[in-house]
Amino acid sequence: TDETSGQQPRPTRVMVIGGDGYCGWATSLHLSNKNYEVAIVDNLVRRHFDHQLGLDSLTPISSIHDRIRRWRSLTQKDINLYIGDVCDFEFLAEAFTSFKPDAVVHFGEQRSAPYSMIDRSRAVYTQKNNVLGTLNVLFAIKEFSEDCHLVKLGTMGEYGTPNIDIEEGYITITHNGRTDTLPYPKQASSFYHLSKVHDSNNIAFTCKAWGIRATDLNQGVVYGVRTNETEMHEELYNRFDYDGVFGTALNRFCVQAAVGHPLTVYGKGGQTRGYLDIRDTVQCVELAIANPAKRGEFRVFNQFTEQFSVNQLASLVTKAGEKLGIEVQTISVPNPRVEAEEHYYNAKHTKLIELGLEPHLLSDSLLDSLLNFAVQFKDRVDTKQIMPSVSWRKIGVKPKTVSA
Ligand code: NAD
Ligand code: USQ
Repeated sequence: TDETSGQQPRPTRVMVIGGDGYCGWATSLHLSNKNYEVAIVDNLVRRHFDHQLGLDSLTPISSIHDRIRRWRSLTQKDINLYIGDVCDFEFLAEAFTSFKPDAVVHFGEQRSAPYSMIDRSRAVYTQKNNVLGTLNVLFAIKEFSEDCHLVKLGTMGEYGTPNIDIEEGYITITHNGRTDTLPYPKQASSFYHLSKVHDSNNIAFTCKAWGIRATDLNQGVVYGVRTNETEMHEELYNRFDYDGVFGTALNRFCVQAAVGHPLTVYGKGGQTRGYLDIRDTVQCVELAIANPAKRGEFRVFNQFTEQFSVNQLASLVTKAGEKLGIEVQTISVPNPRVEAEEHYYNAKHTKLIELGLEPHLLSDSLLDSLLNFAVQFKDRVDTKQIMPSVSWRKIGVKPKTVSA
């Protein structure tokens, strides 16, 4: 209660774009639980990709309407819903003017690197959807809520794997006797990861030109499925992707171990990335909202908690399997991607910790419970979807269609 006026302070209003997806759904529930006023904006295109490609989440997921109804019946909290495409400016403008957000969290992009490398049309779709969607969000903020804080999901993959330490967004360079702090060089390695670089440039420019306040969260690979809120009821379960297009490294390995499929290490397996638990994704986003960037500031946080190579992940999952009596094999799959398989990697990630992030590190117990979770749903796994099917080198202009 506000002590001077005796009134409840008005809750911060947060628009979550992409709120029906993996990170977005967990974040929407977490923020709603913390008494933020939440609106989900989503065009449900992700559910459509699953249908098109014949994929499905490991966990059965309810429709967005049933999810929100169940949340209301359990908690008496309302989540507002706007179904539509952020590339459609009229729709986005309507959502902005009716909801009047104080902060916008933007998860609503095509987020799979393999999907963006299927064929020309998917590459073009990915960059159009992501770059133009973000541009529309920037225009909506300028036009309708100038003070609104943009919290944008970027990726650690924007930086690539340079042979020097990775800083948080900016690097101070001395060149020919003069010194400046400049955006850290970007070397992304898929049309998807490149879309995030293009977004970062557009956001940085509008912060300077229009005084937009923005935080770019360069997130690492997310793992896990449960959060305090999604485990309250099966209709609140989050999606869990394990297939070769949308599944990500550690989540895939747990499902592979659960069904007795050898772990698919691409190439030499020295590929090192930053990783984080989905419970930390929701925490980081809340910290960014609670500590907004200043007007005109383009702030960059590296959002991950630990670094692992693919080989390290495979060996951790093998050990966790042994404890559950599952024998886990690993195979080296010819790498479908073009990427360094042995490289230096040391990325800074202190800014979110300084704001108060308390990481859930990948302990044995978490890995055991994730593996158990995968075992629980293993009858739903379509093992044909596990091997990678998209080649960075073979991408062409001919549309790829799925055969039965
Ligand atoms: P997801 O595919 O599960 O969710 C994305 C959601 O955005 C979907 O519900 C989709 O329907 C929606 N969407 C896409 N385009 C839209 C549009 N034009 N208009 C409205 N809605 C749209 O993805 P995710 O794993 O939750 O990732 C969310 C964000 O976090 C992405 O920007 C991704 O790049 C980033 N990220 C994810 C990971 C990870 O490991 N999952 C890691 C780092 C960064
Ligand atoms: N890999 C394997 N075997 C597998 C799957 C992946 O060896 O079965 C390797 C990949 O070759 C890559 C690494 O593991 O070197 C990570 O791959 P990934 O599919 O887990 O993650 P990535 O394609 O980078 O994309 C995911 C999300 C994306 C997000 C990114 C964060 O899909 O939205 O931006 O993680 S980051 O990796 O930090 O850029």
